[in-house]
Amino acid sequence: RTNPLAPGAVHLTAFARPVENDLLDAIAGISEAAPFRHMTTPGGWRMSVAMTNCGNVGWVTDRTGYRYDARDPETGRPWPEMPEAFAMLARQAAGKAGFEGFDPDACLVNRYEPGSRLSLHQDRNERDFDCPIVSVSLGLTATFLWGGLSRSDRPRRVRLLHGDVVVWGGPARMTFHGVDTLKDGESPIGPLRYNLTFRKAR
Ligand code: MD3
Ligand code: FE
Repeated sequence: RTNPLAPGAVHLTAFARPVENDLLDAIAGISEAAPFRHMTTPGGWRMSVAMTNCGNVGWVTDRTGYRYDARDPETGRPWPEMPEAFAMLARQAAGKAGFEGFDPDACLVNRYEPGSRLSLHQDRNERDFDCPIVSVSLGLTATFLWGGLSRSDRPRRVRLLHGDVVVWGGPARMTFHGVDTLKDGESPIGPLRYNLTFRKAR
């Protein structure tokens, strides 16, 4: 089901379900080469969400700031290549939302455990804000907090289920967003949640 949330934001319910096993296998492979880790924000906070990346560049944060880096700071090696199943899904989802030819060079892989949360932020480390971001949710249902263009706009609550894909482009691209504290529960992959975000960083 294709559900426009607002101008620029399109929710593709269960769109990733046909390839969920390919995605999960690929996540396992990526995390062997580039293990999930809890990064530190510039303010000195340890993130409750564990992260890794694949693609030409990966998003990282440490005491010096936020950036995209071609290497994993933990290993000194380039990030694992973007798996074909990832790139294909992101391109197909973006096309459904009207963004033809989406060619992401970065995929941030977030792993949430019950109790993890992501506070309200904008994604602004990418070079070209005309490119959308494609997000894929797997596992436990999350309550996504979707605000406006100002941090103080009261967020809408949107439930993201296993296999859901959302394309965020156009006027939705710079909106503040976050994820409410993940509740414990059951899911097809156990008591955790993965989120893939595909970006054109450079
Ligand atoms: C709306 N991830 O990694 S995905 C992130 O569920 C991030 O892990 C969340 O926010 C997660 O930066 C939310 C949905 C999402 C991703 C990027 C967006 C929504 C967005 C960028 C602009 C507007
Ligand atoms: Fe974000």
